[in-house]
Amino acid sequence: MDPTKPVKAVKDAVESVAEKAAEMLDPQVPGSPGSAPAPLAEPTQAQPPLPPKAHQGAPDTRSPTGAPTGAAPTAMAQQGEYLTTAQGVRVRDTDHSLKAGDRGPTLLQDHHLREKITHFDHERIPERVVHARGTAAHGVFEAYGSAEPITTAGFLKAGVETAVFVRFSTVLGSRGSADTVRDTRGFATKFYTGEGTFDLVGNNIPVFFIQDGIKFPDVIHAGKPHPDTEIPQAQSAHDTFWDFVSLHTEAQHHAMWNMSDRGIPRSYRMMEGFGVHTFRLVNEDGKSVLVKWHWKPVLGVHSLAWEEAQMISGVDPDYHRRDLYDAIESGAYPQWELGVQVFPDTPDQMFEGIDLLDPTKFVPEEIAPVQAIGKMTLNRNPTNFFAEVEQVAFHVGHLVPGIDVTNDPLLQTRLFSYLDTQLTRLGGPNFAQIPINRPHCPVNDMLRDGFHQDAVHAGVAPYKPNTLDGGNPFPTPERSYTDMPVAVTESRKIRANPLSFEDHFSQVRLFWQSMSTPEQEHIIRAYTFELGKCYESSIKKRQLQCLAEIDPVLCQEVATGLGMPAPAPQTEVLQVVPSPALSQVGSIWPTDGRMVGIVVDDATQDARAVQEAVFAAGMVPMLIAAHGGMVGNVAVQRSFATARSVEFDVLLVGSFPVPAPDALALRDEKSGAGDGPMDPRVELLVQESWRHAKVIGAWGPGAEVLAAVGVLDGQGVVTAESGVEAFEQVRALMGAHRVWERFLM
Ligand code: HDE
Repeated sequence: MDPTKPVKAVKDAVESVAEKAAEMLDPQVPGSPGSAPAPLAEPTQAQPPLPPKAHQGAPDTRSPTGAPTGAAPTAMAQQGEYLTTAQGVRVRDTDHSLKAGDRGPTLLQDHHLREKITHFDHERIPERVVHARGTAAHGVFEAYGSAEPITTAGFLKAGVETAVFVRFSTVLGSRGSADTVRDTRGFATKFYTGEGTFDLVGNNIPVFFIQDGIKFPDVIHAGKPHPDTEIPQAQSAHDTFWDFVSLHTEAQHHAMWNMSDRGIPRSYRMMEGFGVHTFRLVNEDGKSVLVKWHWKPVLGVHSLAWEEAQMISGVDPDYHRRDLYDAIESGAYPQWELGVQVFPDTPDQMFEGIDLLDPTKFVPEEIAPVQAIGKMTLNRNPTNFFAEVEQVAFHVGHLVPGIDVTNDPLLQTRLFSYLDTQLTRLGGPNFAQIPINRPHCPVNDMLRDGFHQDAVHAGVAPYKPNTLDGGNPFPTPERSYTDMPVAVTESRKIRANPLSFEDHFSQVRLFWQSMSTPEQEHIIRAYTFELGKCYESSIKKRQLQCLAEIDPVLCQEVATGLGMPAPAPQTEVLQVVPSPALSQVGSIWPTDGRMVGIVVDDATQDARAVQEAVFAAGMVPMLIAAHGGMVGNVAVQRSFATARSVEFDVLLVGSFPVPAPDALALRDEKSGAGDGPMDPRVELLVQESWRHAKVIGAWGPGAEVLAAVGVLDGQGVVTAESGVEAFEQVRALMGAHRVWERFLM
């Protein structure tokens, strides 16, 4: 008998089941780890590396000096069927080190062992000192041409398409910290333009903590974990942060944005981006204007509820990262319009009384509308996190002709910092040659040698002037970078701010007054939570004084929560004109890529139809049932044991599940006492969705679940005859993001 036969029969059977399951799952929910389904048995037949997944992109295959190589992106990936050393020598055995006899000792001569371990020992590079935690995607930017009258920048001319790479991040946490912490988010875009690389390195909040870059180490040291205990990770709810911002009152504006819902975004896809500083654009006639950059998400600006954010930090710490990958994988490509607020380039650089050089101030859209100049679509996930996301190097000084900086003292320091930081982080001065950082245009910079030099420069004369290399390279005025010859007023060297930087409270009040009632409630709750986590009452008291200067009602509410007296304002509380554009409430937005949790059981009639309707609507259905595997003809993504409401934007209930065998506190604490007729985990799903103001829908026996939880007739709760109908009704309500009224109950 052929001994391999039974094994082969089992293998074939397993593979056919896997194929069948894959067919049944089609269309699939995003998240499959490999680019092909994994067989049960370890493959033994040599085969080339699998191709990347269809939704993955890679850096353009350019030479280190920007020439297109024409090679496929996989040319930069591992090659061949066989395991080799770094020198390409085939390896027979990678599981056993070379030893003197089978009981050792290990021999120093084992090059493969030493190469493998040495390389491993050096796999890590320093994480970013700020914005260490992030994720990124490839995409394309298409210009409308509307910026042509104000800038010569080639990539902003009508119809020009430019490859982009965008990295989103939190600020304070370490590389492995949770995504949904309360923090500012980075929004950094690399435009690979034909005139050189332009980096727009912004945040999701239009103002910053400090007016002068020299304070950056101070604010970051205050926000980072305490130096003695290294606690807390990725949070501002601690003494050193509030110590600093209450003493350094120009930070109050940014702090208020962080305490608002903007500090806990629902998704990177649902955030605005801001350049923060004022930049200068220069047109063909050499005329300049001042601008502020804005990214406007097509999906609108939406946030998590605070309890949701906290729960997600445990249930899915990679929530924002996963959300972006899954959306791109499932074809819900996130989009933003790039816009500018345009101001005259006057000598005083003021607009309507707002100092455009003060990065703690923004200009309300009502007095300077944001004008759209192009659209960005993110359509490919990275193929390799380290190569792309970790090694991408942004710099506010990466500017192209037609875009110049201003004297904003925060921006000026950044111009120094970003180049400097890469020297340590990326191990030398040649980081522009790392594939993700390579320009998409010819590079002839006369910079030479250094660690990790990937270019093979030719010639003998990397200096100017020269005759030995034919005079090459030649400086040119044509399409080249020209620093705007802005007048510098005669002055003295001085360490001081202009007087106009001294107003620290009026715009904070403006923000506060622009919020709807539920948003104001969230802000009160956030301050109360954060200050409640501080140890020192002197710090709480000092911050309450700041709140009193901003708004006495806000101060009173927070003081009550802290059990402290509310101080009276020491300065006049100014009258301000609110900016309705700052509120998240009141509009209807697209729902692409939203997660729909669907509770089903074997008796649920139309689970498959609902699943298909959700996919067809550009969202992701997540089927939840008593156990994993299959329920009827659909595959289950979450069991009652693994599901948590915070993973879903809305909940649909299509069954009345009796307690499953594992609905025991001993097996799953979520079950609680759990002696009712319904599985207690489903009850919890509904309760949490209700509490977090999510739309809830039910059909068939699902309506009984809602009745049992007591939410059947509540706001934002719908029931229907069929699952598809229930979904359609839910979908109609989802555009508002939340059932805001429920927060007011
Ligand atoms: Fe940054 N910032 N920053 N920053 N920043 C960095 O550069 C710095 C500031 C921002 O995804 C670092 O490559 C100084 C404002 C983003 O890779 C570092 C000052 C804004 C990212 C640095 C600021 C930002 C960074 C750390 C005050 C919003 C992540 C790693 C003068 C407009 C980019 C790195 C990415 C990263 C310095 C202030 C945004 C150390 C000194 C204001 C989105 O160079």
